[in-house]
Amino acid sequence: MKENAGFRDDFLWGGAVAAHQLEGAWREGGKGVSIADVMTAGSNESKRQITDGVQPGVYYPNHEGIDFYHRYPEDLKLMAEMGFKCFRTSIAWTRIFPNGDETSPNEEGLKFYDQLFDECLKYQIEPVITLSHFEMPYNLVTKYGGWRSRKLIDFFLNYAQTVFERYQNKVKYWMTFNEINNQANYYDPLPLLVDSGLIVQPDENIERTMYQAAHYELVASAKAVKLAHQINDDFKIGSMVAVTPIYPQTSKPADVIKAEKISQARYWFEDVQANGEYPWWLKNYQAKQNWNLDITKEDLEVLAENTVDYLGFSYYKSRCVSANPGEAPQYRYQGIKSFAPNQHLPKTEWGWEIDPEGLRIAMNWLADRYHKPQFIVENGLGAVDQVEPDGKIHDPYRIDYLKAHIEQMKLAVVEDGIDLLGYTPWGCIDLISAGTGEMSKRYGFIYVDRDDVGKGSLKRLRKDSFFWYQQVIKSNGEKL
Ligand code: BGP
Repeated sequence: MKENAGFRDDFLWGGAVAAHQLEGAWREGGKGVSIADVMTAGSNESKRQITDGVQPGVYYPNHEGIDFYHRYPEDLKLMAEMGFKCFRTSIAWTRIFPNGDETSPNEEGLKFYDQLFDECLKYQIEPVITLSHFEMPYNLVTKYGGWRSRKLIDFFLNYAQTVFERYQNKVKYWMTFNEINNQANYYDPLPLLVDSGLIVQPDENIERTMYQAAHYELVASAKAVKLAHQINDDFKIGSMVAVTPIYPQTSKPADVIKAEKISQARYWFEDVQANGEYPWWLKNYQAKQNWNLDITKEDLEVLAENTVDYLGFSYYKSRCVSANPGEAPQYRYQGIKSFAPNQHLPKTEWGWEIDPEGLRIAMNWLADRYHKPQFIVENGLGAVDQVEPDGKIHDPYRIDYLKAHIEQMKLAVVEDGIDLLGYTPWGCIDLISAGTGEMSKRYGFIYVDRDDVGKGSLKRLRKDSFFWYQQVIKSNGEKL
């Protein structure tokens, strides 16, 4: 084994985006309507809403995105200038199967990604592709109830097979569902809608529905892993979870057990995808509920036989919890309101704790549990940027955030010996925020002139962090 002096020679430095947050062109090239196309704008104070179809007069920020659909050659040129080795994006399912349940694909959509991947490869940028990143066809939501229906497994596999075959010589790294574990936060209906297309019914036991829908998604994911390996045994196909270490606020045992239970409730998805089975506590918990979930013996075999090749994950923050007096620990991720403040950590303008060491903690924790290579496919700081009169954007706060995280990532690799494939900071070019629909919550190295109501020239500008990241990549993480 090579001695760990630093990042591997073929380390995949790059950046990450998702189709619905930047492509725009929501009605072009035969694209269908996705769940993201019916999401209104929100803000830190007001949540995004899902409307009943696209309504006239309502502003939908994802419809135009940052017009990447037309401007991708210019954008990839800038990424190549930064020295990107890879570029993580998603394929919009609705460009390939506009309604999700057709039998044959939309050739124009397939051609778009042919061109996009060719453009990446022209610069030796490896495309890293998520199959489903918060953008399922809206028709699958209205007609089948989203992932409530077992039928979705076949629709998803048809889509997966189409793109695996079509791009088998262009794409090697794949992921199935983005942040599949976010839907465990079912107290807050938006993640459910976005991840699984579940429009919550008033009389529904949403916890049961979440477990059922997640099961179908996990089976679909495992079957996609199998298919990917059959189509090209060079493919590397990973899971993608949102990793948020949950700390007890104090060393009181009640806080510790609460943190542990919430953590279990959030990460069992990875247990299934990487270890191939439901964790012991969840089998016990589900059996006690008398839910009669549709989980067959054949499903369990599929899950066991088709685990992922690597662990893709996002890391932005840690959270902290404190138990109320007499509170019984629950196997539930209880949503944002249940978190306690962590007085040791600063927060972003959007209230996310900044915790670089949490990344090293998370990487160790993932390594302990899953023994698979890791890939940090999202990390970054959402902040408001100012364009100075001379056209420059000074974003030392972003550089500080990323530098501190890369330092911890390096310790995890060099000191702890974790096998890390790559690092793709989120929103490498400014795009629409998934959580709030805002444009002003910016993550990019590249600034895009567009505001929260869709106005602006869409001009691209290099921020200070652009030049900083360029030298980070050039030195393979030595010059921070
Ligand atoms: C993750 C999503 C991304 C992205 C990011 C930042 O949850 O996978 O799509 O948007 O978070 O979140 P936000 O856009 O809400 O700031």
